[in-house]
Amino acid sequence: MPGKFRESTVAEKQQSRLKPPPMYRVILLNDDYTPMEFVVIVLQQFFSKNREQATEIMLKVHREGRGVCGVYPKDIAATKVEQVVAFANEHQHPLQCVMEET
Ligand code: TYC
Repeated sequence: MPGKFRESTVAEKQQSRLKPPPMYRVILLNDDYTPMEFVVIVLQQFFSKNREQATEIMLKVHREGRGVCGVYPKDIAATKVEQVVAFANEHQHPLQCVMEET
């Protein structure tokens, strides 16, 4: 069916009702300069981890180079990435945070 504003088909409507939204992992990356304590605070403040969970994730990133902080719908994941990068920049730490589709 041609035209910019054609009606969607029943099949398309069914799909939009049934398909779950794509989800995104928010990933912290290791570096040599950001203090461990700062990373633990980030994980508690922006990802609702308790101190033990936050320390575990921070050490995993430190040893393995990257680690998952959480899995969220696209807009929420993007907001977390922005908040973490802004917070790190304010404190002049090179901490990097990225998102990737699951
Ligand atoms: N590698 C850092 C250090 O030794 C600690 C660190 C952990 C930095 C996790 C970033 O995402 C990170 N101080």
